[in-house]
Amino acid sequence: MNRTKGQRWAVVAAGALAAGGAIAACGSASASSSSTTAAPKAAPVVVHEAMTILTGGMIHDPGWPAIVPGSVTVPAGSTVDMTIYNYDDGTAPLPTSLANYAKATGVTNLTENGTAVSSMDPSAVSHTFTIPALGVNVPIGVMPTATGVKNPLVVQFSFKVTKTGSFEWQCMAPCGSGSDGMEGAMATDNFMKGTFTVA
Ligand SMILES: [Cu+2]
Repeated sequence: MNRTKGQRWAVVAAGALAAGGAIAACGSASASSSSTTAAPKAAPVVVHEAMTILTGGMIHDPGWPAIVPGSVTVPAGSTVDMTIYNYDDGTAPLPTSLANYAKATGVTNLTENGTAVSSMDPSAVSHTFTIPALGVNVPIGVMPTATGVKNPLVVQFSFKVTKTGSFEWQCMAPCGSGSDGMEGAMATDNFMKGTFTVA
């Protein structure tokens, strides 16, 4: 009797383990470490995030480009593999006072349509993805239109988050309205600025 009961429990336990294993397999590669009860909390985590730059015309508000989603949340201590798709074929040249934002900082493995990039001509910048508090700055070139096909420019890079908190991301290229291009979309949440949360 007792032996039968024990065997039944063993089967249930094995089933639970199998289910746990299946769940881990569906998650990110790092999730597999969670199947071990003694897994350390600080296991390295890689998260994949994507943002898309839409022109004002695409979202029916000409002159109001946006990087969406405006809010991104990643786990503390994680490495963020970011992909930004730029559908904007227009430049927003960086003025001399902001020319430093044509240089990538705080990220590794930056590529734009597969080409390694460390900086670009300030006049060639379409937008930037900048998180001042984390030292992250990525200059983003225009969507190529030579072929006539509207494929976005694909911008990829990685960075490790070293702090927790809620930080502002913003575009530093004057792509908004007003005499200096810094108004409108540039000064409005969920257009050219938003929130990057590490929690
Ligand atoms: Cu912009």
